[in-house]
Amino acid sequence: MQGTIIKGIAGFYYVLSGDEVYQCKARGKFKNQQILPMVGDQVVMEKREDGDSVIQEILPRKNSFIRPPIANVDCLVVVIAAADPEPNLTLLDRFLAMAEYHQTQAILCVNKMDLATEETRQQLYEIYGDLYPLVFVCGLTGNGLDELQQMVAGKRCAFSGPSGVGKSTILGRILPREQIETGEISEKTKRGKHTTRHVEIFRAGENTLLYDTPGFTSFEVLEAEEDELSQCYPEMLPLMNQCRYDNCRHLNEPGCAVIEAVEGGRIHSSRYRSYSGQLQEIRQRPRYQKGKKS
Ligand SMILES: Nc1nc2c(ncn2[C@@H]2O[C@H](COP(=O)(O)OP(=O)(O)OP(=O)(O)O)[C@@H](O)[C@H]2O)c(=O)[nH]1
Ligand SMILES: [Mg+2]
Ligand SMILES: [Zn+2]
Repeated sequence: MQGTIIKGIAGFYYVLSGDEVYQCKARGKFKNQQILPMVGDQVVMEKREDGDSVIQEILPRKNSFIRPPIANVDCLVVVIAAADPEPNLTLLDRFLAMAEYHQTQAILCVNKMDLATEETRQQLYEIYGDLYPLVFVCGLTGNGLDELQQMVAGKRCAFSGPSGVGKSTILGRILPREQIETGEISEKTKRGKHTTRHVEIFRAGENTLLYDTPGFTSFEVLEAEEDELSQCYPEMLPLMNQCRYDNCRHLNEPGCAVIEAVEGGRIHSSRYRSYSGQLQEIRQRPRYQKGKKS
């Protein structure tokens, strides 16, 4: 039998196969080989009538992410809030770069439009409108969710983004009623806040799987190497052969086509700031420090 891991908690994996969900254990050999089954994995399992079923094999992954830990994603829906919390463009650009690094399509979803000023909408549209599919929604009123639903239909889409931006709220509204009971999708903390603790996949129609993921506020350094980072910023790609130096990192080199594009307003300065910040961070890694003279 084949199925998809939709949740993993405390050593158990929940595998969706057909219309059924099976509680499974992983075979011991995975632990020995240090292979960790991930939510989103396609697996071969053996159904046991008495007790837990067993995951026998993990099929090759199309892709996998470390944070959030998910596999086999067609599309990353990066959710931010127009306000509460305020958009953090540095963090947003990191999510988008991560999608690019994994060659995964990204959709930018701006939630809490009931709290947005026209200025915020304009600004986000200006920076991202040409770069990514962009949808403005409101998880409270449901505005814009039809459009979002069309964008995710027929795909495996992971909703990711900072904590508190409304990922679970949006999912709660677009999933079929039987898939989700209010409050089930996230745990209530002592302070009455619902916070997603585990990645979980929900089914929204025949071929549509939506992943809810825990939010986070900081970000680990992208696994990308120094010379790979510009490929994670799609607006820089067409300029790659136009810099004077082949190994140009687009920071302060003479004859840099990227810097010219920033100065000419063809690349948005906030995107460029994210790029250069991220590059500096990659350079802080021990590997890049070793060869340097002090
Ligand atoms: N004003 C407003 N509040 C919203 C909207 N959508 C969600 N919220 C509220 O924002 C808070 C956080 O929503 P969640 O859906 O839990 O956010 P999340 O992104 O899943 O958060 P984590 O699970 O911690 O990553 C809740 O109090 C929601 O009621 C919206 O469109 N407008
Ligand atoms: Mg959540
Ligand atoms: Zn350059």
